[in-house]
Amino acid sequence: MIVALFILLSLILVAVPVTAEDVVNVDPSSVPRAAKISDLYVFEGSPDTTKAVLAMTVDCGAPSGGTATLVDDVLYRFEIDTDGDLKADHRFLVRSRNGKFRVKGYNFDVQGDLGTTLTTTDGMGKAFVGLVDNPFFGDLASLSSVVAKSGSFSGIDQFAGTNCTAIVLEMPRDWLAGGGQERKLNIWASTAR
Ligand SMILES: [Ca+2]
Repeated sequence: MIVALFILLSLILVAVPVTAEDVVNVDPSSVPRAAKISDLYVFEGSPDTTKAVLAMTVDCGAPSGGTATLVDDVLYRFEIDTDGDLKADHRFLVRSRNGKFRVKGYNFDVQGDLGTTLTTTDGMGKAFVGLVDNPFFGDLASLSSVVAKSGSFSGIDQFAGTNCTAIVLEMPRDWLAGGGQERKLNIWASTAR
C-alpha cells in the first residue's frame, strides 16, 4: 500500500485553508479515521515571529475525553516544495508506536510520549502530538437551507465538544525552507503505509 491520503495546500506563514483532499492507491473505506487528515495549518509563530508552525489534525470528531490516536506504523508527512515544481524537496516525518511518537526531518529527531511536547537538542524546535479541541467550526445543519435560500445560519457549531489528534511542529522559519532563504513554499500533508 502506498499513499493513503493527501491534503494539499498552500503558501507560507499564513494560516491557510486546505484546497484539496485525495485518497489514492487504497480503498478509502479501509483507511482508519486516525490516518485520514482533516486539516493542515501553517502559521507564523506568535509572539515569536521568527518561528513557523505546521499543524495537521486527524481523527476529528472523536468524543471529548478520549486519548490521542495515531495509527502505529503509518507515516504522517509534512511535505515541502521549495522550488515551485510541486515535488517535495524535504519532509518532516512523524510515526507512532506503543504510545510514543517520533519526529524526523531537517533538524528534528525527537522521540517521546504522545500528549507531551518535545524539544530538539538545540532548543529551537518543538513537537507535540496530542488531543486538542476540534478547531473546525461548521454550521452544517443550516447549510442546506442557506443554499436553498430558505433560511440562514444558526451560528451553532456542530463540531463543538469533539476532539482531534493534532501533530504540531514549531521551528525557525528557515527550517521550513530546508535551511534555505525564505521564499514561497508549497506545503502539503500526507499519510502512507
Ligand atoms: Ca521541489
